Amino acid sequence: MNNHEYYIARCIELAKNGFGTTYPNPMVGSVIVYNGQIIGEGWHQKAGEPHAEVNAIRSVKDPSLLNKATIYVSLEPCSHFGKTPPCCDLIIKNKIPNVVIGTVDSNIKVAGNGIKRLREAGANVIVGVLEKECYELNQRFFTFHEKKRPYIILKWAETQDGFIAPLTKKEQKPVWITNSYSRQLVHKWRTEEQAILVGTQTVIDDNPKLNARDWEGNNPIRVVIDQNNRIPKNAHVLDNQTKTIVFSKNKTTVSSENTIFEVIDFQENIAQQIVERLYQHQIQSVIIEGGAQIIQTFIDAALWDEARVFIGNSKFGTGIKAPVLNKTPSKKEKIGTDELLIISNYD
Ligand code: AOF
Ligand code: ZN
Repeated sequence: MNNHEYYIARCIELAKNGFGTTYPNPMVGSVIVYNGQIIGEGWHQKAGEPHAEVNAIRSVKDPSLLNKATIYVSLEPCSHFGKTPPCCDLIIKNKIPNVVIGTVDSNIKVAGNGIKRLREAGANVIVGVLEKECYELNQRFFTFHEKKRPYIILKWAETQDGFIAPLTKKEQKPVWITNSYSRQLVHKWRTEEQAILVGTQTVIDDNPKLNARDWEGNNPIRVVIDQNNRIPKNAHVLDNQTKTIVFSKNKTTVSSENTIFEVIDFQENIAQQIVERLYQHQIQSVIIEGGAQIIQTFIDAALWDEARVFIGNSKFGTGIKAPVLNKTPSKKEKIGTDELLIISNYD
């Protein structure tokens, strides 16, 4: 690791302090270095509040060093007036001569403009240090801005013999394939994403609450695909406890503050329409939890970024077949008796 990488790695570490609080903004960290010493550090804490560079510059005790220093930022400094003024203007005003940037900001309002402005003002700008790591730090933000859709995670659990559910169920309760540790992990994941999506069959079969109960954090927005208006009126997803969006073929129910009903065309590519609507709702990430048919619809439309597949240790003998993803997992983990496969769509 060279010096530039070392300081950008520190920026990434600082940026992560903003985990969970920066939305819709990305996590960003910044350090200021003079003569081989870090003289200032900062990160973006919350949307509407100062950006990482502002906090780093403010933390410098001797501002007279700024015109000889290097500022490192994990993301291109912004060039626009958003909720806060442009960071590149602040860097220029403070006459910081060297700027090292992790990765370009793909937000259309910035997109290379920050780098251009800094260079025009005479700064020495280096771009693309630990670029992959800086990109991965804000994968959801970048996917949202570049692909005009949320980052999509598929999650399912299957038995040793490849079934996701039994063929018929006696009770409206989930049949557990995984152990309690895996189930808790899923609740943690729910707090990390902005939305959770299922089909009506899952609502009818399991009556899930789709909130995060076993882990402290935010509840995701619930999204249900209900082609034929089959959701039972007393389903947990319609309890108004958290925001819910229901997509169906025609509108039979009036939306309320927390439960929004929207119509889509089921003759067309459903997955594409759904992700476009989620984009309009400013949703940067979604975890799709089933059932098999809905997940397969997103796989077939090539609309997924990551899959997280649990393999439990039981066998059903018969049942509903798990979705098919012909890709080698990039990571395998043991969670007690379960196995967790992480499959990336990009490896
Ligand atoms: C930076 N440093 O720390 C962050 C940046 O509404 P605003 O003013 O907060 O601007 C938000 C946009 O600024 C956000 O979408 C992203 O493009 C960029 N975020 N930029 O220079 C930061 N958080
Ligand atoms: Zn900024």
